[in-house]
Amino acid sequence: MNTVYIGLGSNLSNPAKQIKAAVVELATLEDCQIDKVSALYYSRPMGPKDQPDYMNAVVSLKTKVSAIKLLDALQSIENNAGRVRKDNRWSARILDLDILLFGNQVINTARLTIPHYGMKSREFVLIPLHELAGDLVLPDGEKLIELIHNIDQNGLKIFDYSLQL
Ligand code: A4P
Ligand code: MG
Repeated sequence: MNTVYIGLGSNLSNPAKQIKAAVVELATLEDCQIDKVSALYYSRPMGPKDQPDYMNAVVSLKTKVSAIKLLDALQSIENNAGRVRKDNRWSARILDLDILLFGNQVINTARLTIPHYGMKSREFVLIPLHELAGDLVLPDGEKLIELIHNIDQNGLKIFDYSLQL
């Protein structure tokens, strides 16, 4: 069994509703069990500013499926939510499900980079993650709490606690 952390983000088509629906979908994934769910956070867009604000959250799962199978399942959930992939980086999206950490694994393949390449510098990932795992240590030995000490919160705030199952 691995403990996996998934970052959820949305800034289109009623983001709070998208994130809530995605948590329900994650709860039904085969051979996966939801462990913890963060609060729902309101965050300012990273990247182009001419896009709506985001809702973000982090969920932990216990699973025995492989990272690549989990990625397939997450991409199906994104596609079923109506996500259309655009070429421009960091653009608005209905639903983004990123694998942040997969146990203590380090993966660098064409389809997967784990830990997630941007997680260390994103307040909307680190702070909800800290809610779930206050004493987390990354595979490279870095402590989550130290990353948080150095991060700009950038207006991040808890929107509500409605995600808890
Ligand atoms: N991929 C590689 N590693 C992973 C991983 N660990 N988890 C590959 C998930 N996917 C991974 O993904 C592109 C490819 O990355 C996948 O096919 C998979 O094989 P994608 O979901 O199509 O692209 P993306 O997530 O849109 O990538 P991009 O544009 O780099 O977006 P980011 O970096 O995820 O940022 N502001 C706020 N406040 N909150 C946000 O959530 N999100 C973004 C998107 C921008 N600004 C934001 C937020
Ligand atoms: Mg993504």
